[in-house]
Amino acid sequence: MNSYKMMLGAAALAIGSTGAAQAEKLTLYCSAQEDWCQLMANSFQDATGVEVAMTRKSSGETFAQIKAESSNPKGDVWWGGTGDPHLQAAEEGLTAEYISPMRDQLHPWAISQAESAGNKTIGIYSGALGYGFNTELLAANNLPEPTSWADLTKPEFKGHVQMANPNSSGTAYTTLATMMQLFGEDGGFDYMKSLHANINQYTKSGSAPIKAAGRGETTVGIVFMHDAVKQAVAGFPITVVAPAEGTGFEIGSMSIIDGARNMDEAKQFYDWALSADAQNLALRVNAFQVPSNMGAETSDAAPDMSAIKLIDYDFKTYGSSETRKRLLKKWDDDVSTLPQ
Ligand code: S7P
Repeated sequence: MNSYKMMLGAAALAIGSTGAAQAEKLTLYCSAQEDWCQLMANSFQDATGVEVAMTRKSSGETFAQIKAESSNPKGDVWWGGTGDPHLQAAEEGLTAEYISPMRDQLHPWAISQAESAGNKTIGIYSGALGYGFNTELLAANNLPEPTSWADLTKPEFKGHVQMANPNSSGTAYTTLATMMQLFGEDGGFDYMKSLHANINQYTKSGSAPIKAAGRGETTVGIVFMHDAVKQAVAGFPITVVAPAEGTGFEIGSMSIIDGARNMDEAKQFYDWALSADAQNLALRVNAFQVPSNMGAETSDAAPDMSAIKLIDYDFKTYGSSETRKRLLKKWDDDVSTLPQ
């Protein structure tokens, strides 16, 4: 019996000794892909009997919602989404400290994420940023195969590139923060301005650009590489690129919302979501991130993180409230307003 099942058994005994259990509830805010969010919610409900009300929103949107609700919190757990806004939420006191008994089953990078935030968040998966392109559209437009970030700013890619808005999307904020770290702040904003000239649409959700590329609505989509792999595995003509200059990555995270109405259920979900069994659910929905539980499986189709030139992403700086607010404002003022 694994340690999570033993804990569930203990919880059931406790309920039995105090009489009939009340209807247990959990309000889950989810920032991963919709199919994965639904599977997590349903599987936890099946495993525990706790009734789950799940809402899916992008990472930046969920952060904004939790902040707006902070005087009267409505959510219990925020599961998934890029780590930067989870770190900002921790810094702003929007999430609660919790040390799970499952922690010793996790990779060091997941625990570091927790420790850097006073244990108010934790890593649940990791994945590298990159992009994907539609091979048929590329050929139809006589475009050369892009291999670098620089290639996406070339004049021939005008109108061919899609990414999300970094205010709503954690993926797009990771893109912005990656450019700052690759090229310096001035160089990074110069890059974002050159890229802006080629962007056909800023979407709300981070994975929307690669879904659009799969459907033939844009040639290139800037996304996490695992989201591009998901489209390729689904049969769309997508080639996945790890940019030559190097790239950033995410530590997808989970946090308990400060003042959660259902704190016991929130902790129960948190412990369950860190188990290998819960993390293996990702494989059922072709979510190709690297799981944080050392005993969970990684698909053979997942991008090989050891073969990708990763930057030493500074989560402390780029997940800080000051830096995130300042970079987003600068992007709003100096990049998004430029003509295309
Ligand atoms: O589950 C896929 C994934 O890319 O979605 C999360 C993402 O932040 C949610 O979308 P937004 O970019 O719109 O916030 C990632 O954490 C995750 O890897």
